[in-house]
Amino acid sequence: MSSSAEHLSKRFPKSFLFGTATASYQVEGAVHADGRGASIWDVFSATPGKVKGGDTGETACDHYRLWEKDLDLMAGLGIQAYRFSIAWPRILPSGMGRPLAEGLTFYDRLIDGLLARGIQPFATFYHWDLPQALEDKGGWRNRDTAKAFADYAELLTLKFGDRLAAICTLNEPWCVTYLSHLHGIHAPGLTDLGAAMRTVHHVNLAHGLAMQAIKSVKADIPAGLVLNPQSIYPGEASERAEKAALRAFDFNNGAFYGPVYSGAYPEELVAELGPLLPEAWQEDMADIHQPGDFTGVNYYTPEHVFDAPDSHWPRARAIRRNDLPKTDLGWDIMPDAFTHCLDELKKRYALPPIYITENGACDNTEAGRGSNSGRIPDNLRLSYLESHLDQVASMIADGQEKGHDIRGYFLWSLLDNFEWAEGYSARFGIVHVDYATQERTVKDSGRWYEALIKARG
Ligand code: IFM
Repeated sequence: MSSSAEHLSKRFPKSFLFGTATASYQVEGAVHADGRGASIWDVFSATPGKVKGGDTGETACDHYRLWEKDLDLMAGLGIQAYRFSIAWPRILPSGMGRPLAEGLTFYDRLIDGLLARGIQPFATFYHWDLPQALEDKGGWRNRDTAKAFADYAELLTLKFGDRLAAICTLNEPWCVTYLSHLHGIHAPGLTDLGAAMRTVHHVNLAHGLAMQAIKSVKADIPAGLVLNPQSIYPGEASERAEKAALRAFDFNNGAFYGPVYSGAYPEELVAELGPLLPEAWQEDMADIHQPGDFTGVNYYTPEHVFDAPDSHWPRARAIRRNDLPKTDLGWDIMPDAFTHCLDELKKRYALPPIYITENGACDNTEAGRGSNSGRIPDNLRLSYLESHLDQVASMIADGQEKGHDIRGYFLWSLLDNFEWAEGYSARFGIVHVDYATQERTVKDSGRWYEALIKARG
């Protein structure tokens, strides 16, 4: 197990960062503590039928209370950087106004605790827990939310900017917009293309305004957006599928990468869906065009796409492929789709340096029996990590011309946690959480990651 880690370890430059990632609502729990306001996920998960098993983030991993233990755990594994998110309703219960001292104190201690252990803090300012008070005013469908986010970003930079290694503005605009307002799977659970396109524009604007606010406070802090680009392939060898794949790229990736990295929406998207964008959207393009110091890439699985003439633009339908191995969430495993994804982005956009801000797999393996007793042999995850880190190492080795300027890798996730609409049924952690006792157990994948990092000396 550890020899593969040591071998892989040697293929990364000395300056490369190996980290782990989590997000506030998925790990913190303590949703009523210290004046925290309600978020859209408190409301959504309390709505029957929205989350598997009726699970909520009420307790999650109790990280709000156990954070020191979790930081010690990370330090023990040799983790060099930690990407966590700040819960907007813990700082501003109604989304704006005066910050709550208790909320600020929690993240102050967390950041100081990381630094004391030699772990670099990467803070994400928005990972989906929008204050419900803002949702009541239209949420991301309302342009004012973009401005509220920029004000909040300015406040966080003033408070924490002196100690953060980097800032990620928002996590995965695709999920904030399409998954939440078109597919209805995430909070607030809408299924409305018009609402989705308004949110696309407002989320892009939120990033642009926040970048400017962050830089006005601290010009030299590395900041950037975290996206989950789809690695899109035609589902069959036909012109129709090829065209559908190009349209799917524009809709799922171009709607975000275009404005942020090139200052423009894809032409066909504007021709087809332009009327659904907010009025005078063109006037915001200069504000949105903020590539930042790095771009965060969250990659998990490929998309194989077919023509779907009867559905709305992009008239494309993705399928899972029968011939590919699957994670325990049924997601296709295809390591070279990771490289394909970055190659396709590079063809179209001048991207800043890259951090892989999330990558990992759902593997629900529990404690082993017999000779494996006491261990959690999560072999699926371990081989997923091995094969995907192998791709990252090759992308770096291929150099600037053919390869990619990747500076670090954040494994999703440090802990098993609340996997949104899947509740606690899907485990992504390299550390197992027993939700009844809050006991943490490092899995085999965690030991493997530890060996990989420690082999660097
Ligand atoms: O758990 C999520 C995370 O919040 C965002 N990126 C994908 C992960 C796995 O689904």
